[in-house]
Formats: sequence, structure tokens, C-alpha cells
Amino acid sequence: MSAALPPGQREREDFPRFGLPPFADRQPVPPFRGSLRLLGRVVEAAEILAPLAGLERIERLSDFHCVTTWSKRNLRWGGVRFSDFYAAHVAPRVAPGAHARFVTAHGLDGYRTTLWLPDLLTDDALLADTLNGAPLSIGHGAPLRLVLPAQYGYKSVKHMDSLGLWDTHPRSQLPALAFMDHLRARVDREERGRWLPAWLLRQVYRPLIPWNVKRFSRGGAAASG
Ligand SMILES: Nc1nc2c(c(=O)[nH]1)N[C@H]1C(S)=C(S)[C@@H](COP(=O)(O)O)O[C@H]1N2
Ligand SMILES: [Mo]
Repeated sequence: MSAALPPGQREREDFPRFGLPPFADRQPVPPFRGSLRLLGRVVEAAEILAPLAGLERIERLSDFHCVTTWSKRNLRWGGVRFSDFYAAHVAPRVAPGAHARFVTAHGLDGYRTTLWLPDLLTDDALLADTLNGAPLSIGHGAPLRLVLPAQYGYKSVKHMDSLGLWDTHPRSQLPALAFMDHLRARVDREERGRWLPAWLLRQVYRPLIPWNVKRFSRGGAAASG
């Protein structure tokens, strides 16, 4: 028995490489350092060389919901809880008395998104390096990605190489596209974007899916040779 999908979502059988069009051709090329840099106003700058090492490994089954309305069910991600990583490596470096409330997650392809820290400290927020029992492919975010099943896919940053910690809300990366970026992006509340209603964003995004899937499959092929 499988539960109904969240409002406005439709199931896909495949799990395409996907994202924001400007990043389609920017798939990073190995070898990867696999480290995570800390940056931002309220944390001591640092490079964590082996971010998962020594932390409890877990596997979690979850559904993945892209804001453009496609969902892929039953993905088995492996890695560590983001909260464990945070407790081990970030919290000890937060400036005394500072309020770490916002996080920017940055990918090697230049992609970036802003998150509300409590959304990263839930039990199902992962730093993942495997998918369905195999090392993460480049298309799906090697060497390391966020997996936030309660949020739309645009918060699950692939190829993550740095994290920023902030006390005030950082500006959007692409100001012209700020309407697409809801701080929390909760799937069950259909927080697809800022300002515009969810029903409108559904209609705008849905017809673009096939075009973008093609765009990203070509972009991935080009970047990996
Ligand atoms: N680094 C990076 N992370 C990203 C994106 C991106 O373009 N670059 N796109 C986001 C969006 S919109 C989606 S739906 C998912 C797609 O993940 P997938 O390619 O593994 O299907 O990645 C998210 N994380
Ligand atoms: Mo997405």
C-alpha cells in the first residue's frame, strides 16, 4: 500500500537528473576532494576534510518531490544525519552568543540555496553519499548531497562543497528568480515559491518538465565527457 502523493505532485517512474536550467551544463568533473568548507558570518571558517567520518551511518527510504510537480517514490539514501554532522563539526565553531538561524548550501556547480537551520536538524535530513546501495552518481550529486524529504527538491543541494551559517536571511543567488525560492519549501504545505500561489506555479512549471529533463540529460553527458 502506498500513501497518496502530496498536493499537486505526480509520480514518475524514472529519476532524471534535474535542476535549475542555468546549471544543466555545469556538472562537476571528478576527482572530488569530498571536503566541506564552513563559511558565513557566525561560524569560524574551516575545512572539514572527511565530513561523514566517525558519524553513525544510516539508510532512509523517502520520496523525492521536485517543485515542478514530479515525484520519485522510494529512494534509499545512505549517509549521516545532518544533525549529527552539525553537532560534531559546526556547533563547536559557531561564534559564542551568535544566532545561527540561516544556512546556505553551496554546490560545486555554483548552485546555492538558503535554508532555515531547524529544517536541517530534523530526523530525516541527511548528508548522503549513497543512493539505493551504490555510491552517489555524479548526476545525482556526488560526492555529497543534502536530502530533505520534507522540502521540495531544490533544497536538496547536490555536489555540496560548502555550508554558510548566518544570523540574517542571505540574499537569493539569482534575484530575478527569487520568486521561485521559498525559505522553507515544505511539500505538505505546498510552499512552492515566494509570492505566487502554488496553483499558478504548478501550471507554469509542469509543461517545462520534459524540456528540462532533456536539457539536463544532455548537459550531464557533455560535462562527463
Ligand atoms: N548543485 C545543485 N543541486 C541541485 C540542483 C542543481 O541544479 N545543482 N537542482 C535542484 C533541483 S531543482 C532538483 S529537483 C534536484 C534534482 O536532483 P536529481 O538531479 O538528483 O534528480 O536537485 C536540486 N539540487
Ligand atoms: Mo526541482
